[in-house]
Amino acid sequence: MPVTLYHFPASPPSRIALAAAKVVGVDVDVKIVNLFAGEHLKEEFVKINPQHTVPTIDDNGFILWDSHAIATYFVSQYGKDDSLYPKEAKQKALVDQRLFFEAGTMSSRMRDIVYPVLFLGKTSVEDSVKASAYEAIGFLEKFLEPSGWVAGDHLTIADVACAVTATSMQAMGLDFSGYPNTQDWMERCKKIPGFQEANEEGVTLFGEKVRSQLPPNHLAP
Ligand SMILES: N[C@@H](CCC(=O)N[C@@H](CS)C(=O)NCC(=O)O)C(=O)O
Repeated sequence: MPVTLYHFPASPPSRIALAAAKVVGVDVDVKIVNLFAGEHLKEEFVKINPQHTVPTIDDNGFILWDSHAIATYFVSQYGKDDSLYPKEAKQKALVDQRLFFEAGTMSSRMRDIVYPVLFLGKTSVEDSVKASAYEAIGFLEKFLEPSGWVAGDHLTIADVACAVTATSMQAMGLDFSGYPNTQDWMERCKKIPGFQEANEEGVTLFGEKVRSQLPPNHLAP
């Protein structure tokens, strides 16, 4: 039986889970939860996930939410080997660190821009908020220096997670021209089989939605 994925394409974390499923090769049955229509607050969804966030999965009765937990679960449970999420303690710790970086720094700084614009009607972004998003991109640029991958010397699930967020940041108008490692890596991530299938449509929608609420080039450095 396929894994049910409760998903909303415009949501970056939700696209992380879908991209992880596609890259790992997990059979998923996607059920759309329209956040703009408040479907995540309906009783039947809150019963499954009291935190009412997408992505959430139901793997034949095993319920899990948070994109990072879902992505690593997919590799551990369904991966053909452990290369996307190594079992060796130090390699795994590095991947975890980058996933926590994605959650605690990249995503959170992107959300500081997006949430007030999409949900509170704000039509401008303070310089300090913008600067902290660029600082996060700068950290990523450094992480990519040694090998061109986010954690260790090969593609891992942390690349998938960070690439969904980086492409989302770019789509909403942050300018990556000063970050050559990141630009090159994003292009390589787009070629990972399954990545674009999971990300492309939603990232375009997301970018258009955010940009439509802001003045032109508002997020340029
Ligand atoms: N850390 C979580 C964040 C999930 C999250 O906040 N999802 C948002 C959409 S981008 C959501 O479902 N918001 C609805 C809500 O919080 O009620 C993850 O990585 O999955």
